[in-house]
Amino acid sequence: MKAMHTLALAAVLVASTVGAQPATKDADHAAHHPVAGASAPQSEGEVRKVDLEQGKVTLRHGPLANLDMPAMTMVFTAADPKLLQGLKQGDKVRFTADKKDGAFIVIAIEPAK
Ligand SMILES: [Cu+2]
Repeated sequence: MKAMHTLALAAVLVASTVGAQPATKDADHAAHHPVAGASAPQSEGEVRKVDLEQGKVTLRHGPLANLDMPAMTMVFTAADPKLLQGLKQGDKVRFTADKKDGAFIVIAIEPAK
């Protein structure tokens, strides 16, 4: 069902642009894009600096249990630089951090409401 898939993909693109999306419509999305870091908890932080060109973000964050890290301010590399679009200094965010090849990365980040 190529047409259906294209429609679903378009819906996913729209949903990810908007941000939050209802979980009930997400079955097809999940099937095509397994959620990265589903086991990693979301953490709260505040944006101190965004470097879109380098795909890096400086976050002041609370303790990260999954990374065994105390609260601090540090630089994360974004798993996808697009994650950082629209973020600016001072934004309160919820994010999911992980460690990959010895570097700390952000695999999801969104404004905290
Ligand atoms: Cu840290």
